[in-house]
Amino acid sequence: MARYFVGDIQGCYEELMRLLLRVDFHPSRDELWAVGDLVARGPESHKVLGFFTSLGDAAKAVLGNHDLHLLAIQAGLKRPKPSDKLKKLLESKHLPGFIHWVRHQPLMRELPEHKLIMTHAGVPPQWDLPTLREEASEVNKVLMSDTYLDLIGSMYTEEPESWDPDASGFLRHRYCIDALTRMRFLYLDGRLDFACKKPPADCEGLALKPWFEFPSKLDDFTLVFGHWAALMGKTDNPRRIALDTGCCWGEDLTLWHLETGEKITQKKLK
Ligand SMILES: [Mn+2]
Repeated sequence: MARYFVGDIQGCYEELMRLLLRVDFHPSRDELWAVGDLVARGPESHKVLGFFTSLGDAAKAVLGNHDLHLLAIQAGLKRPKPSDKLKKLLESKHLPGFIHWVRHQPLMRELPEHKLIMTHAGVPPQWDLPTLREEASEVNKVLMSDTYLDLIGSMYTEEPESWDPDASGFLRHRYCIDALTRMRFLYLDGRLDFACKKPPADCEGLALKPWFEFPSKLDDFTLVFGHWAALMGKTDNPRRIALDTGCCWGEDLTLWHLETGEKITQKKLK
């Protein structure tokens, strides 16, 4: 049995199939862990969700910001942008099943025997493992409930910027969603920055640091994440595994084989 972790697929179905063919992936034997953002921007989001929903227990995905945004679009709370290339997905007869599957994916997964945690964007450095488990699971309970659209509709505020252990309800859930699915840089006081998407070297002197450069309560855990294509897989820390290498922007899709540590890449096809 092999475990493969894949970066942000974002509708790049053909590139994913090529990678899985190259490593001889078999869902009856292997697992495919995905860091989220399965959909949007690339051409075949409908095929990516069709594939993941066919994998059963071999699929281990977490939700990214684009996956949550799909819930808002499907419910009519947000309009789809043509650049998201979601038309075929939104017109698919399988859409209700896809939405159901997305709503049942977690915001974090872990492999305790490897001291490994996967989220879409990262883990806020203030959080220990019990806090991460608790906050992520509270959000997932809401997503699986009949009233999940109240939370989805309230997501678009960029508030709160800071973790407040005494906050309650949606304020608390929104911090969790923003930190786990949208975070890149933090201010030096730990507040979330929502604006800068550049590589760290271009932001020196801006009073911002990448979230993974702060001392963390999870320093001895391996954190696997995506979301930040400008990193191009580089963090300078062997326990911080960045897998988004910008396939939907014309760069690469990256697959990481946990057991060997090998990274396999597929260039974006025309
Ligand atoms: Mn993302």
